[in-house]
Amino acid sequence: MKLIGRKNSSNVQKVLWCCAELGIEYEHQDAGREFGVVDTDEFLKINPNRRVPVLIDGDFILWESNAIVRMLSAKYGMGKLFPRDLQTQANAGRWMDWQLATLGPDFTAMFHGLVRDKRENRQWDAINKSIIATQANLQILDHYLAEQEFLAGKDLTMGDIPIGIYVYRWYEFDKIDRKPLPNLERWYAKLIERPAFRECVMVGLG
Ligand SMILES: N[C@@H](CCC(=O)N[C@@H](CS)C(=O)NCC(=O)O)C(=O)O
Repeated sequence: MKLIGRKNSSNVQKVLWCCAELGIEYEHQDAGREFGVVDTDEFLKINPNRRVPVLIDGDFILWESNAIVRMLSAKYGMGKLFPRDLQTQANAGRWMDWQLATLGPDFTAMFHGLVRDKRENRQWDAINKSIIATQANLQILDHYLAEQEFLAGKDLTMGDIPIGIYVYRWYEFDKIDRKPLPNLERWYAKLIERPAFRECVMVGLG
């Protein structure tokens, strides 16, 4: 099995973390941004979006990070990252979809503004809107985490993975006004205890 994508990409990190949690072995190839590759004709054939990550498993090619995490969790982590119970499974899947549809898009302007843009080019209106929207989204997580250890229940599941990547980044920004979120902070402290999370996700704001 081969995973293609630079290790500082949030979407690639989802897959790296999932593989590390489950002890999955794979070949890795850097691609994207500073590594290029995504602009080649060869890459276009495996992902017409020219994005990473891409997983190649024999003759099966899969792109979209959450789809990859879902497949690897089902194949190698049944009853662990991929819950057997249908409701717990749907709950975990819901958080993965919510990351793609809500948390991620609301986060983008802040991340690009504070990490990628030069100081003089920062669009503060967009950044501040993004901070407010993200704080509200994290409040939703905090509410759900009041009742349970992890997002889909008492154990870590695939549902925590895409969200954990963003929460790490949120707590890494300096100079933003973060309101206290005690349940989210407790959950995040649990993630930090995991060697796989520290190794794959806590690597700076790439
Ligand atoms: N929805 C896709 C988004 C993939 C995506 O936007 N990947 C970014 C990295 S986080 C990318 O490939 N950017 C171009 C590059 O790195 O060259 C997924 O979840 O896999």
